[in-house]
Amino acid sequence: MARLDALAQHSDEPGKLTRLYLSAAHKAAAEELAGWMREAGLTVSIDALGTVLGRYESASPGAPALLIGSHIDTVRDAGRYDGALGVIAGLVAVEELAKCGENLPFAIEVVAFGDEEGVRFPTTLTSSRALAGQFDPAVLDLCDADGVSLRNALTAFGCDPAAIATIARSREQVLAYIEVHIEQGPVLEAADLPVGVVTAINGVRRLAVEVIGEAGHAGTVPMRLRRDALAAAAEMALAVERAANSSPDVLATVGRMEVSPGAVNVIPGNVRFTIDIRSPEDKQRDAATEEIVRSIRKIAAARRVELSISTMHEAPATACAPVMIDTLTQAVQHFGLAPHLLPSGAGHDAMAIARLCPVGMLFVRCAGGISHNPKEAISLQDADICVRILLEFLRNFKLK
Ligand code: HGY
Ligand code: MN
Ligand code: MN
Repeated sequence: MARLDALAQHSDEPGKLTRLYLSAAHKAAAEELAGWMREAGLTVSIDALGTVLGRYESASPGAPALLIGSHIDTVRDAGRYDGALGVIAGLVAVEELAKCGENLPFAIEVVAFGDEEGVRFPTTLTSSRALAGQFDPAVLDLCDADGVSLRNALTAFGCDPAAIATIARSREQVLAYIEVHIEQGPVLEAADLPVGVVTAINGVRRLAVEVIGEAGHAGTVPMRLRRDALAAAAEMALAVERAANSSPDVLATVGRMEVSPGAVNVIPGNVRFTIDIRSPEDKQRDAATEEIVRSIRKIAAARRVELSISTMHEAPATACAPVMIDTLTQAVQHFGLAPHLLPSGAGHDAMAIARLCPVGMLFVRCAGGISHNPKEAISLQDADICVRILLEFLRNFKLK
């Protein structure tokens, strides 16, 4: 818990926790984590996309590795457990094995990805996708809000973009991936359980929408002659909500909206906003996307504003591997706990790694189900039991 508090001190925004991909705070957190890994006796490296990896060798050196990890980037004004818990739980479990002088028949790599939230650049899962051999070089030209390209941010961080090709793992090098993560929802707390076993991760699509109207004088342009980009965008945001409300199991969110020129006496000429669409089934998500695009195009036509829509990110619904679910379930039962199986509404790096190897996730109860919020909290007892269950999982893991 003290380490999670220590990592939470590395922030890009004073007074709150915001740690964006390849920022100074990301660098400081990565270096502190690398120090803890070295103290634990792991062989540490930071790859060409900023991922921190700590390797604990098996009884037979060079054996394939079981990856344990999550992300150390955060959303804006974040909680301190989303992502970081999965990395620190992995580190503590390996420290315990090292203390007992216990080597398993496989290596273990504790992995801290840096781009799971996708807040800084209009893409996400960059570093986990690269490890799974799915890196798209086009993302290197994407820019953040200050116009800094991902490529330049990498070199400023101390990475060599030319070395990105060396990140991808072959199927033979990796046995599986397990991620411990806070539930970020109310289910485990309502069931009065400290942990749950994840069955699948909802698919997600993120759209970037630009509404182009006409800026004008707020005092002189008659209402009927306006092409007000914000009034149009506001109606579109309600259409997004309506589409999600009418499609079972679909969630849709307008999380960010930028209005320009943003003066009290100017009719907004341009609005950019984002749409995040999720569902357990990809066909539901596709149908909801079509409905949303159809209705916002209709609003644009009626209001005589132009519209551009692009897909920033997409990840299909991802099933956790039965072998991982079974071994996690047995580990939970080993401690006399009821194994509660549940889907994940939130996205995770496991979605990217599932393209390479079997993945599993262990959810940990969080207070009030609150996340992406500084009120995010877990109990010491739940942190303790999740590491014990992870250790039990490691000692029994074998790819059947
Ligand atoms: O958006 C998500 O689901 C994750 O927290 N990045
Ligand atoms: Mn998150
Ligand atoms: Mn997360």
